[in-house]
Amino acid sequence: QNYQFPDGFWWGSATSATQIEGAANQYGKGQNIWDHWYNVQPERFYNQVGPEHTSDFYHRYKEDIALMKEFGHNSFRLSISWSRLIPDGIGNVNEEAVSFYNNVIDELIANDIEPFVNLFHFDMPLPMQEIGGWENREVIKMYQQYAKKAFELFGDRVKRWFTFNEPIVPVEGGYLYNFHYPNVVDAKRAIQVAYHTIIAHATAVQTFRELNVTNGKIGIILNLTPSYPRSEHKADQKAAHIADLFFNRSFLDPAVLGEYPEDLINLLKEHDHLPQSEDGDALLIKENTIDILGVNYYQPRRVKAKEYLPNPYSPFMPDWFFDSYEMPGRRMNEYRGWEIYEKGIYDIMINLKENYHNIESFISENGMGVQGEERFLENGQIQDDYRITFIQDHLKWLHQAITEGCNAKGYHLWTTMDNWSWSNAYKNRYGFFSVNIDTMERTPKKSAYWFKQISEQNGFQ
Ligand code: BGP
Repeated sequence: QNYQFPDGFWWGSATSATQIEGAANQYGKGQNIWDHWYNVQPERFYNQVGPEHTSDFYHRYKEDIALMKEFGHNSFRLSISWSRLIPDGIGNVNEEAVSFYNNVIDELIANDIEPFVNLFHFDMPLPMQEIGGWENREVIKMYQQYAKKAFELFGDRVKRWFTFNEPIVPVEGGYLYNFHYPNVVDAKRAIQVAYHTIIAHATAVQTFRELNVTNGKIGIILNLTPSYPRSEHKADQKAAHIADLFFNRSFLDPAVLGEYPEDLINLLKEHDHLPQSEDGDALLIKENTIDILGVNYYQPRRVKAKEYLPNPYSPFMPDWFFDSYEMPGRRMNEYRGWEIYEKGIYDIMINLKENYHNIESFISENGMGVQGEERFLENGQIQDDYRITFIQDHLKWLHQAITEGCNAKGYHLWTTMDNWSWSNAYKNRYGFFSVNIDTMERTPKKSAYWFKQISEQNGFQ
């Protein structure tokens, strides 16, 4: 079969500032929560490696962009570091950061690589977190000023903007399940954080449109995890529906449709967990839906009804309503511990087509993390055939969705070069280019050569 993609399809890869730039304490950058967390609790990080160096993109961006060009990228996602651009989170702009991002954007454009720019990738400036982070409504105003500054500075050249990457993850990590700073467990606070994030998002969309500085598009990047029930049994279906409400639709519905799902509101009401809101919020959300949706897809969620009823005196948690289960016969990426289910990408796209007015979308992350990838090194190159198969199998399902009329416009791999990841540091490698973390030397993996071909042919056989 011939898997030919539509003309103008975006081929590329995605990164984030904290994970690639390095120079975390240099050139005027302020601290964000990752710098801080590492300072106070280095043991939380794999091998106690923190975010100060990461992949040294700050100094090597020219070399990296040359590699992207050579290996078939026509687009690339980066994020701006809020605490680099505005070191205190609010107030003075750091001119060195302005030059840096200008240089990167100009270099991309000079190489015919479309910059996709995201404003917030888990990296709250520390002074903002110290006044409560997203729990504090004031922080929304500060984020809005940051977003406005970024649009004004770079909006003449950047045409694709994103307000947030995976906004549910700081909610889960920071306020429910202990893997992001501030590392508390409190569903009420988590729900407030999620709600304020949506308000911040809608405010940024509104600001973007009012400024009218570009003829660009604005959107959000969501990690969508299709929720599959264990069986057709009502209780399993209900469990999957609730997991979907919490982890997908809590952001997808307001961002794309301009309103929260009624079932979610009713559930929170019933358990006395509605967030605090202000007059005008509903209208703000309604009027500022997105132009384009980035979809990060790694793995599905397998859900079954609760086996035991939760103790009614225990604090409210999303997990009150469902259990996860390991589907017999599922296939695993045994190097990362995540299930591989390629058809998930198709199910997401069909859902967007049927229930989200076929919004323009693209795969903004998909990829295969591998622990100990050096063991696949042969003749100086990582022989990552498993990654090629992984990408190709996902692309086949994406292609099928497009054939059926879905509005998917591109595919970005996570990630460009091996980079530092949150609490996992350098444990799992995802890149097209391997990075020697002692010398920072880049070497294209086998998958980079393969990707160059499919991008040049706009598909594969
Ligand atoms: C996504 C994030 C990325 C990246 C990726 C891989 O959720 O947007 O920042 O980290 O996951 O995850 P990990 O490095 O934990 O395997």
